[in-house]
Amino acid sequence: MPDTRRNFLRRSALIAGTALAGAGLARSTSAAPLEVPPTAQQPGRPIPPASYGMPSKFESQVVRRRTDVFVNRQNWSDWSMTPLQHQHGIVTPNGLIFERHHAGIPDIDPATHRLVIHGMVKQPLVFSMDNLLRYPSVSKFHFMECSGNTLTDWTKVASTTVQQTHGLLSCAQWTGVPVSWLLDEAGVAPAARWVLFEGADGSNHTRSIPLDKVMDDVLLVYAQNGEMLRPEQGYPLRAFIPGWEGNVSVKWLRRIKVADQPWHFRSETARYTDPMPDGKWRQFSFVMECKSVITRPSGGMKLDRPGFHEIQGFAWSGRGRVSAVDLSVDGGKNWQTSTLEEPVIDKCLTRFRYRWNWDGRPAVIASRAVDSTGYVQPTVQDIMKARAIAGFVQHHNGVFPWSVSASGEVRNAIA
Ligand SMILES: Nc1nc2c(c(=O)[nH]1)N[C@H]1C(S)=C(S)[C@@H](COP(=O)(O)O)O[C@H]1N2
Ligand SMILES: [Mo]
Repeated sequence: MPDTRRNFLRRSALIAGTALAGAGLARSTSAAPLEVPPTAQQPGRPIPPASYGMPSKFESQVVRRRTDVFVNRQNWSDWSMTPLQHQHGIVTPNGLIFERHHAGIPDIDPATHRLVIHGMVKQPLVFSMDNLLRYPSVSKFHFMECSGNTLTDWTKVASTTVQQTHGLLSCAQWTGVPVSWLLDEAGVAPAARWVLFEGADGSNHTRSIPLDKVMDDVLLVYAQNGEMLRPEQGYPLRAFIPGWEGNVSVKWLRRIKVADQPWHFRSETARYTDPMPDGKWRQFSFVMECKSVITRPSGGMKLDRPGFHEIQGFAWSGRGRVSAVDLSVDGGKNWQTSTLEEPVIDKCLTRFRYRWNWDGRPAVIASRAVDSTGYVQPTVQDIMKARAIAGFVQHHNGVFPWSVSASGEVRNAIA
């Protein structure tokens, strides 16, 4: 039977209808009703006059965590990671969005906060938050990934969980004003080519972005997943640059300047550049290339027994949509097609699923994403042919394997 997409779908439907039902996931029992639990014998908590809802106390393990690998780097320039193994859909809850700041989190009063647009424009402009909130807005689902994601696990195992290997990744619905609208209002000079974004935090984090990209899809964001930004995500205002490394999405935004060339800031020279095989360094490597990872099962989990297990994970691309995710359960020798879950959105996390009948023998599972440009997620060995990876190297989008032992333990298998 040719492995066409239709045949594959038919086969998955068959599996869904029969095999999982017989997998013993629910225990059969006699028809007697369950005992009435105490919670059903008394009223529950009343609704307080006003509240902000919190997760169940039984979900207290679902939290952001700082890096386990750089244990001595507990300072203001730090990061915390999203628990991807607990993320059930494409949206990262606001309290779990990873954090990365170079000088801690400032507390900015929106009443006094100002944004200036100046440089090569006809009319410089200053905005209060009230002004910006008066503009029409757009809301878009996109992922954001720090270019340092997976930095510690290129060639040897350093991290145990997917939170630690891939948790500098989140996905949200971003709401704000396209920067192009405000630049059109300011009147960009014909010779302009680059745009500066500067933060109001202690690091004065600043980046140069090509004008073409800014006019295409860059947003001035004030809300995420329906509520105003959290302080750690840039409250009250940040830049959001879809599909590009998180670093360029400047938080606590206070200044936009237009010019005819880039500025070569610290984050464009000493940091956020990539070593190349010829000893030179690649600058302005903005795009986050197509990548994917299996989140379930993933490092630190245990498969209770052989039989059917749904493999789940996320795929994303800074260049477009995810068009396919291949799945291997034999360390990359053979690949099958997984099922992509709707919606599949441009520059957004996409969920994939694969029904695996584990025979109980040691296995190595991995995913390999393909995006709408035809680009195939490479192996680390492939990446190493084009780039030098010694030291503190960013932009690791390689295929990432997990091993499953005969007793069901799942471990990082990058080595
Ligand atoms: N002003 C400012 N913006 C910043 C940073 C910063 O330290 N200061 N960190 C950058 C980095 S490296 C990343 S990956 C993203 C992280 O955004 P998040 O904390 O909302 O996930 O913000 C970027 N914007
Ligand atoms: Mo970052």
